[in-house]
Parts: sequence; C-alpha cells; structure tokens
Amino acid sequence: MSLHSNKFIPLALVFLLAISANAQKASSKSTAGPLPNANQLRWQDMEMYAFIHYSLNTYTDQEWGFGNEDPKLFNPSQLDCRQWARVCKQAGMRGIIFTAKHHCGFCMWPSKYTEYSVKNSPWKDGKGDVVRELADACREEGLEFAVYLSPWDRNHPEYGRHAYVEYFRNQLRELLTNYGDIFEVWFDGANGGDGWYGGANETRKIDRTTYYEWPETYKMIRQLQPKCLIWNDGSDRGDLRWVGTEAGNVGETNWSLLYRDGDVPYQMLHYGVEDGNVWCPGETNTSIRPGWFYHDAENEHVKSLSKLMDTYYKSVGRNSTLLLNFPIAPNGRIHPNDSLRGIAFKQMIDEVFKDNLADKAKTTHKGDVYTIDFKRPTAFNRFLAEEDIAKGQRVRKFSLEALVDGKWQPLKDELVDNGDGLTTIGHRRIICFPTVKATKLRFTINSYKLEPIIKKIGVYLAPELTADIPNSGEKKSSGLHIFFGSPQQMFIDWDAEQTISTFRYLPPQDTKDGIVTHYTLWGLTDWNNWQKLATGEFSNIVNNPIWQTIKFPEAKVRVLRFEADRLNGGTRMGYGDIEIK
Ligand code: FUL
Repeated sequence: MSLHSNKFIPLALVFLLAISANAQKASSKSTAGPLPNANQLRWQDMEMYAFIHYSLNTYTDQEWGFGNEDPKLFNPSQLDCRQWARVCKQAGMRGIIFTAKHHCGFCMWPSKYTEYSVKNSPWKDGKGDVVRELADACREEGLEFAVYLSPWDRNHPEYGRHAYVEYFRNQLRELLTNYGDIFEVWFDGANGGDGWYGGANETRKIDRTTYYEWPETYKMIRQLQPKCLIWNDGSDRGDLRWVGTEAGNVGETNWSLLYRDGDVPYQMLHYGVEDGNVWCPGETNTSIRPGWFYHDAENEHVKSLSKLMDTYYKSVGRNSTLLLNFPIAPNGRIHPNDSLRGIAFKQMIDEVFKDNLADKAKTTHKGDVYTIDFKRPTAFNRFLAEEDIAKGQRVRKFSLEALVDGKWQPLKDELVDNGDGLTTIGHRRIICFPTVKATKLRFTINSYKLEPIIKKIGVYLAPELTADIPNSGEKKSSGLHIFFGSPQQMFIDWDAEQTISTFRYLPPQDTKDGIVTHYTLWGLTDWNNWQKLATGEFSNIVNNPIWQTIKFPEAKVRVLRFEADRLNGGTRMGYGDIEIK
C-alpha cells in the first residue's frame, strides 16, 4: 500500500502504519519481486550504446519520409561504416543500433522482399549493403550490433493489412539470419497515419495492440536469436521499455518493473512500477543533436558537454542505459562536430569517475547505515551506489549526510526539482550535489522491499563544467509582431516588405496540447493575394519537440500566416518560439 496515494486514510492510522513500516522496513513476507534474466543483466552492463539514423531522409532533410522518396537519392560519396564504429567506440559506446528501415520503408540492405532498397540506388551500382558493412565494422571494433526495423512502413502497399505483417516478419528474418549476432531489436511505435502506401496516398491507422501479431514475431526472434533483447514501445511487453521521452532522461525514481498486461502510460514508462510483475528496465534514448536524422541547420546545435553529462547522470546514473544517436551526414560519415563532442563526452565520464575517494577511506557498515570516513576534510560532489540487481531491485529510499565542521548536513540530488530525489538505486544511481568538504559521508537506506545488497559505493570529485551553455543558439522571438487571427492561425507582420526563405517553429515545451503537427504557410504582399509558401508535416514533433525548420523559395512578404492544419491535441495552436530568416 502506498501511503501517498490514498488521501482518505485517517491521520492516526497513517501514523501507526508509518511507525510499523519504519520499524520493519521490509516485512518477513516481502520479496524483491521479479528478477532480470541473463540477457537483461548483460544488456544493463553495456551502459551506453549508439543509435545511428541514416536513410533517404538524410538526403531530403526530413525526419520522417513519406514513402515515395526516390531511391536514386541514396548515393553517398564517402560512406564509411568503419568511421562510424570507431567514433562510437571512442565515445564510450558498446554497440550500435542501426535504422535498417525507418518509417519511409527504404531498406538499407538489399532485402529480397522489396525493390525499395539500396539495390535500386546508384551507390555501389546497387550492389551495396549498409547493414552488412556496419555489422562487419562493429565486429572489427569489438562492438555489438543491433537493428531498428520500423513497423510503420509508409511505402508498402499492403500496410494496414495482414500481408504486410508477413512482409515485416520476412524482413526481420533476413536481418536476424544473415548478419551474425544481434543484441537488440527496436520496434518503434510511431504511426502518423498517412503515407504513400504504393501510390494509394491515404491515411491508414492500425490497432497497435493487435495488428502486428507480436506474439508470433517474438517467437521467431527467440528462436533465431535467443540472446537478442526486444524493445517495444508500450505494446506487447518486450524485454526493455521506452522511458516516455526522447529528451534523454528517466525518472529519478526508476523501478525496472512493469505490469505484464495493460496500457503503459507516461508515468509507468518514466518511473517504472514498484510492485510490477515483470522485469522490464528502461532504456533512455536521445540524439546528440536536436533531430534524429542529419540536418545541415543543426551543425551548430550539437549538444554541449554539460548537456551530455546531464543526460548521462539522468540515464546511466538512474538505473537505465543510454542509447545516444549519431546521425550520418549526406557524405556517409559522422560529422566532425558530433564525433568530437562524443569523444569529449567519454573523456569527461572517465575524468569524473577515475578516482573513487571511498577506496582510500574506511567504510563501516552497521545495519542499514554505511559510514565512509575520509579521516580529513575531503572535497566531493558525486555519490554512486549499485545494487546487485541479479537479486532484484530492492531499495526504495535512502539518505545522504556529510559531516562538515563536526555537523551532519543533509545532501540532496541537485538534478531533481522536487524533494531530495534520493529514491531507488538499481544497477547504478549517481547523485550530484554542490561540492562539500567533509570528513565523513553517511549513506542510510531508509526503506526497502527486501534486505538490500549493495555491490558498490563510490564518492567522486567532478570538475566544474561551466564553460558551455546548453541549448545555445535558441533565441526568443521578441522582435516579431505576432497575433492570432483564430485559434489555429498565427499572423506575423512587418512594417515593410521582407525577403524570407526560412520559417522556424519551436513547439510549446511544457505541454503536448497545441503542438502543430501539420501546417501551411502563406505569404502576403498586398493584402489581397495570399501565396502558399509551404505545406507539410512536422515529423516526430510530439516525442521530440525541437525546433522545426521550413525552407521555401525566397519570397517577398509583408504578412506571414502560419496555419495549423492539424494539432496534436487541444484546440489552440501553441508555440515556444518563432524565427524567420
Ligand atoms: C521515434 C521515431 O518516430 C523517430 O523518427 C526516431 O526514429 C526515434 C528514435 O523514434 O519515435
């Protein structure tokens, strides 16, 4: 029973329950709950691995292709999978998950089940196979290899009917049979509805819970690759779960458990469930730059080192793994801005954790209290603890105190907004706080499901990282004159005619209502004739609410009208910022 969830328990009873809970912490009947299997344990130890997004989108400057893009666009001049593997390795990644097929349906290997693949591209005269080259490069670099195969396929004529499910399974069989060991399969749940679908050009929605016949597909995966982990976004329970956001963080409370059945709303994805009946740990996925695919316009927006470190603490440091995306540029290589930042990221992790101050101190352990005695005042700002998760995830709550000038001071996690953030440990928990100079550190486990088994304790002094500003380059549109003609029409007017060719939209950052998913942009010079400048969709804007860029042929306008043809939710268009160039 959770004391917090029931507002109607009389106060006296709350008090009694609290006393008995405190006295016992874990009752004799408690269990640790479900345990991880060998695959999940091995996966958790990988800690960081890379995503690579590369497809026709790379050549059309899109995040989601419609399914009718020409395979001839795929003709990289310097495609080099070894460069990708080397960069990922130096960035501390232990494996690579590759977009073998994204939502547009274009296959990066010459599948025998479709013509929509590299075999009809000019690259290597149609004889190339990117999946093969990357699988080989990973093996050479000692990295594990995995595939992303989008269930939603905007190219396939049969999408939405049973025949497509057979096709999808055939493709998966090719990937799981011909490319050696695959450590994970990634089945993205996105389905925006509309697509080319072999020329039908229509909207096809499916029932995520039944359409793909996952149990049958899972059986095939287990047979072909018994060590492969299944990632499936909220549908039939796989071995791993999404954490509900692509921003690169999981909840500070992060249980590796879910309920076997039923829907998985954001709260469960982000925090797991304490009394879940199946082990389903969270994998934190995010990109090293705003989008998943490469866009020239984002070259100066590669995430800063402090942002990447923040992501590390909020993923690996919160009982999760980090799946960090590196997009491939049109020339077929990882852009130098991304590779340099990735390598600096790994160096910074090594720097922070190179010297465990607890190793030189004396640690005593009495009951649920660990005391680390440094003997003399010692500066530190990071605390790390690991549970032996093979025996389950047990710790609910702990506290940390530093002995400074003879007084015990409580420490809290500075990366959380509410409370002290000292909840759940699991595979690894890292707590960040401002530097203290203390002679002792006290770590007390206040509440647990079953007697905790702590495998490791670490205390570190991380260097200050103040030089870079996360999200630099994001400006406020204070100079623009914006007004709404109706709830879904934004007007921007200038005193004098402007020559423009780019419109940028930052969706609202604090809500998913009002996010524009489909738009039309109009320009006006004379108050009479509206000229259509652009129309389209903002792909993946709901899960990844980043700046969206619309480019159009140069136009002279006095007034611009930005219309929401579709909103994600709500009735009013929302925005975080607008930029026009
Ligand atoms: C999303 C997809 O729609 C994006 O395009 C990207 O592949 C990301 C990793 O998952 O949901």
